[in-house]
Amino acid sequence: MQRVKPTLRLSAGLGLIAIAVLACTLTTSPQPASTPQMVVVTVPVTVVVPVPVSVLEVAAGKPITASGYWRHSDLSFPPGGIVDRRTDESGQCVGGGHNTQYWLLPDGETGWVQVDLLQNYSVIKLRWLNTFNGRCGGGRATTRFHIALSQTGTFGGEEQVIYEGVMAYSLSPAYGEVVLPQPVLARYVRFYVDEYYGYGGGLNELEVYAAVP
Ligand SMILES: [Ca+2]
Repeated sequence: MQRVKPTLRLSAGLGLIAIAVLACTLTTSPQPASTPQMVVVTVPVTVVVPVPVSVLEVAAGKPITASGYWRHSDLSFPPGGIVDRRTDESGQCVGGGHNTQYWLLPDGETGWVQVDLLQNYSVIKLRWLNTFNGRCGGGRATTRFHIALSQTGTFGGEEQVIYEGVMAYSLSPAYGEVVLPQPVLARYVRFYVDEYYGYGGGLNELEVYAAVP
């Protein structure tokens, strides 16, 4: 008999729990339509961390090629003169030595000169300085030109022409400049001489500025 009493108490206890659960269920469901609902929405957020950017001139001393250049047994004007960062055009002509600082096309030709930056850069600005052929008494300059950028160096249609311009012949030419509205990714920069003054065209300097992280 003494063992029965605990069993009855347990049964009574379970009954109370069941009633409590049922009561809880009846009092919590269904929810009133007007009960405010908390809705948690996860929104992906992209955090942009500003990266410091420097603007560097990236063409000085880089490899140069050209469609051609004016040459003589005593004196020549190879294309490397456009990135030597020297602008002196004084000196004698034929017989005056070979240390010229500007590029000239052969007589009576249009053509181009090209810088290989050795890697792609985000090009944002270019500057150039015309020639007047001061070393040989004048008579040569570029008067109409355009500049194109390429990632491959093919210049077969993939290039992007970023500037077209004209320049007047002058014994003291000034630098020209263009700032691009958007950076252009490029490794090769080609300057085309489309028209020239006198015997032929040329260029003294070409600077290429890029945004570098
Ligand atoms: Ca030069």
